[in-house]
Amino acid sequence: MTRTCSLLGVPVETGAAQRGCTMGPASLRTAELGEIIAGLGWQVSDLGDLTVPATPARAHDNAAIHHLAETAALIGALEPAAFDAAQAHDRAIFMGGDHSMAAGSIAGVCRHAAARGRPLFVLWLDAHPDLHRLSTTTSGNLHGTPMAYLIGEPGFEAYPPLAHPLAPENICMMGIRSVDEPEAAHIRDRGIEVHDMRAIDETGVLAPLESFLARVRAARGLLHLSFDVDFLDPAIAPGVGTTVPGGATFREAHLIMETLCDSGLVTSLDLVELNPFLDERGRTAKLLCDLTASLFGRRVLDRMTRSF
Ligand code: HAR
Ligand code: MN
Ligand code: MN
Ligand code: MN
Repeated sequence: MTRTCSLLGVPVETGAAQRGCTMGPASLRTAELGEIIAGLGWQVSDLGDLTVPATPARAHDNAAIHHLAETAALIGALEPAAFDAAQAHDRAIFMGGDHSMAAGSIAGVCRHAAARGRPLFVLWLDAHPDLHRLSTTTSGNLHGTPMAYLIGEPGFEAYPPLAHPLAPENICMMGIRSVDEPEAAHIRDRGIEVHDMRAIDETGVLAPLESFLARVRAARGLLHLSFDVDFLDPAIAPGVGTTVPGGATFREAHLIMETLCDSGLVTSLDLVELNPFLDERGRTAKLLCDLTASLFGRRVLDRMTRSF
């Protein structure tokens, strides 16, 4: 039976310091994300873009936490849309948008998993853990906070109440290389599995990924992938506002996507932080499409056959 996949655009940039992420969904569509997935044998439904409350002129935003009301409104709109998309399709893609949107997409997918009686696991590929509370962020940029909201940290009264918090032990972070001290304290206190770039340099991506996937499988979990463009090395993915040197290589990223594909465990994903205003001739958007293609079954050779 043909598997179904939905695309939902979430053109939000109020969580980021730099503007441009509202163009992310359009750039992914221009790079033919939907057509590529359809070409791999999936039935694709593009649900269009979530209606996002208008962003007021940012020049007048002097608040300690930037654009809290607008971002909270977006999250409130995205949670039910993400729930519906996950309920109706075998796999749901949420095209960002900055990473603040994960507070809505993952909350909706958590509720979907709970409705199915299954635990939700999250693979978080990012240079950053995005674990700030509103009381600890010094930048005031909400894309640095969604994980703290999702695991039920206090202080998010402005956000929608969280029906199903994410269990910290069901999270695996890879590629982390920019962590603020309050985030490091959370990682320790809540026991979150983090493979920073040093660990990846030492062990590679495959061993930690396989052991996480074994945990997901044993728990009969659903797996959400949250893919922040800055996980990748800026040399191959320049189209992002928060570049951090020393990121994942082309080969590491593809190996992760191919291994996830083989596992059959991924039921939803975020593609976030793509900033087309900073991209070079669409190369970051095209790379995201290629990586997504690997997740959806594109392979160079069928591994069961020999080419000689
Ligand atoms: N930790 C820093 C802050 O809170 C940087 C956060 C950057 N976040 C993203 N998403 N780009 O991962 O400001
Ligand atoms: Mn601002
Ligand atoms: Mn992020
Ligand atoms: Mn990041």
